[in-house]
Amino acid sequence: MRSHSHPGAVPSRSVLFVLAVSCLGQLRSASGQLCISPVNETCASATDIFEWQLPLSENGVYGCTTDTIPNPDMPYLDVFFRYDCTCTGIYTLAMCGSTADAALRVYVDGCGFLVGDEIATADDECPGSPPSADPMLDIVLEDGRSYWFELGTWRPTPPWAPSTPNAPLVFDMSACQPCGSGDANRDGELDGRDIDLFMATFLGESQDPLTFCAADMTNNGSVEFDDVEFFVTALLQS
Ligand SMILES: [Ca+2]
Ligand SMILES: [Ca+2]
Ligand SMILES: [Ca+2]
Ligand SMILES: [Ca+2]
Repeated sequence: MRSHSHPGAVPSRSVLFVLAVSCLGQLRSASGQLCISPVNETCASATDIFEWQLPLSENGVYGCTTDTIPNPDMPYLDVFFRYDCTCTGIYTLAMCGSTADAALRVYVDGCGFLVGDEIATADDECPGSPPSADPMLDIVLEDGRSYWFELGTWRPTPPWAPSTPNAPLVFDMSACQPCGSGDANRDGELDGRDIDLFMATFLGESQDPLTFCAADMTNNGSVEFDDVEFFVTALLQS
C-alpha cells in the first residue's frame, strides 16, 4: 500500500531549507573552532555609521562568510558598514592593526558589485605594511549618497586570513573634512605650496578628486572663478 504523506510527521522541504540556511552563518574553521557570524556579516545587516559618531574607531571581528558575489578576489570573511553621507568631504578609512592581511572595498548606491558600484579599494597602505599589510585610503564622499564599506581579508586562507575564526579587526573612519579647505596638496596648511595644484585643478589639468574637493572653495561641485577668488583671499590671509 502506498503511504500518504502526513503533514506534520516529517519536516517539509521549506522547513529543512530554512534550517539549512540558518546554519550557514555558523561555519567551522579549519582549526575546528566555531565561527559565529557578527551582526554585520552581510550587506543587509551592515552596521550604520552616522556623522555624529565620527571620528569612529571600531574594534570588531571578521565574518564567517564572503557575501559579495561575484567577487573577483577580495575581501573574504567580510563584514559591512553603511554610511548615508551627510557631509561632502574627504574621509580617511583604515584597518591598521587588524589581524592578518586585511583588505577593504567601498561601494556607492548599493552594496556589492551586483547592486552597487565599487568606487575604491585598499589593501596594504597602513604604516608598517608589509608586514602589517592592512588598508588605508583617503576618499571623497558626497552628501546625500549611501556608501557601503566591505572589510575582510585579502585571501580566504592563512597566512592572509586569520587562523582562528572571528579574529579581531580594526575599523577607523575620520571625521568629514569638508571640501573647500584650499589645502590642495593636503599637507594641513593653506599656503603658496598649494597654488600649483589649485591652478592645475582650475584649468582642468588635474582630475584627482581629493585635490578637486580641496580646491572647490564654494563646495558647489565645480572649480571655477569664484573659487579662485576665495582661494586668493584665503591665501592672502594665511
Ligand atoms: Ca560576511
Ligand atoms: Ca592587505
Ligand atoms: Ca597645503
Ligand atoms: Ca566651486
